[in-house]
Amino acid sequence: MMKIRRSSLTVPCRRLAAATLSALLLGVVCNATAQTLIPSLERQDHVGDLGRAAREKAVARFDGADADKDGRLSKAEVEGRLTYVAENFDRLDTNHDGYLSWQEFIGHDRWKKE
Ligand SMILES: [Ca+2]
Ligand SMILES: [Ca+2]
Repeated sequence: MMKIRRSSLTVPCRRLAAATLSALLLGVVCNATAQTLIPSLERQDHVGDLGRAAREKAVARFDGADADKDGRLSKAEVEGRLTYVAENFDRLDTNHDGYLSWQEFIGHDRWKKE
């Protein structure tokens, strides 16, 4: 059997465990707060302004790519146009119907498109 010195194993293991725990905790916190980090468009302040500007930009990108104007994006519609969306299409298409709805496109349901 191979002899492993305690000091050569435990320090990296502890670091890995700590990093893994941090990542898990961060993930939980991020998931819990993701919806609340999306600003409400009703806010009458700078944050609301940023949210409204971001939504407008997203609407322009969505409508610009929606070539057949059916209110959803096919993979063909985003390819060569929206690189990130095309590359992550299957992950973004959460109901796996082969199209991205507005909600799937923006990744949350806090902002209505119209
Ligand atoms: Ca379409
Ligand atoms: Ca879909």
